[in-house]
Amino acid sequence: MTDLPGYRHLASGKVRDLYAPDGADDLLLLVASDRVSAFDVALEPAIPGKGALLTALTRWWFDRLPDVPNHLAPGGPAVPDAVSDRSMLVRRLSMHPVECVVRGVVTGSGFAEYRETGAISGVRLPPGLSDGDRLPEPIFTPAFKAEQGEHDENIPFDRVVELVGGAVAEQLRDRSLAVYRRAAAVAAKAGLLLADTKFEFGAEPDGDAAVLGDEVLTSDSSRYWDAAAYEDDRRGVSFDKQIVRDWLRANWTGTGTPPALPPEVVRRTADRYRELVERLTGADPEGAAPVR
Ligand code: Q0Z
Repeated sequence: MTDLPGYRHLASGKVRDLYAPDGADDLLLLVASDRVSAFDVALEPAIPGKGALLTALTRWWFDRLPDVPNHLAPGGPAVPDAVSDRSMLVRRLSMHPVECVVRGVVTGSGFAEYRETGAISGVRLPPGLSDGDRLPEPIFTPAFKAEQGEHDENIPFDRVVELVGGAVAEQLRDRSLAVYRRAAAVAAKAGLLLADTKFEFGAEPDGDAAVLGDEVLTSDSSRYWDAAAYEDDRRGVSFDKQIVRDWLRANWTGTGTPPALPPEVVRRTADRYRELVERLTGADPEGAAPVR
């Protein structure tokens, strides 16, 4: 975590840090670090460039979603050079305690819940689905945001209504599904399958009650799969820390301090993050034709 002149540190998650600018109570600085986590533990060493790549991805998606209100601040105090390429100055919202997950594919914890109950977050699904199967329609599978260190708990839509009221609950669902559909279509043009993603929304004081906040459509908040590989064997070749997870599973029992990632794993993971950004936004960071 960096000491930032003109900013006060508020909180840190496993991979991100939150600051408040001095004298601008309505704003926050969201800083993405190069840290990586897997199986709910922070790992060493960092993945060089990860924070900047995920920040670039969030900004790129906000640009492509002009009809969806988001939390980017129109202006504000200067952001220190040390973090300018991996941070966003945002308007302070009152965040809803709901993780807005949309799934186009049944996998991960969603598949585990489906196997046990036949449903995810109360959404009943057809019988006989296998891990990695595409759903006939994307589904909204909200979760209650747990305290740090706890696992989020999938909740039915009725529970979202109790938490935020019926009108806002419908906005969260409808905006989540709309953004997923749009993003999945854009990703498809880049040869990517957006298997699932998670959004967070907040209310603007005296304004829009469902402003898109936090990071969006990054590989930390989403599963991107290579579409061609998926069509071959219906299995995700994931654009996230799959390399880290696979290495840890083979080299760590899961208790105590995890071993340091070897340079080869760090390099391949950094390459994977870079490849996702290049495929989505166009290879040349100076401005090759983006996917439209
Ligand atoms: C985001 C988080 C952390 C980074 C709060 N626009 C907003 N208004 C109010 N609160 C937030 C946002 Cl984005 C907000 N987080 C998550 C925690 C570092 C991001 F420690 N928490």
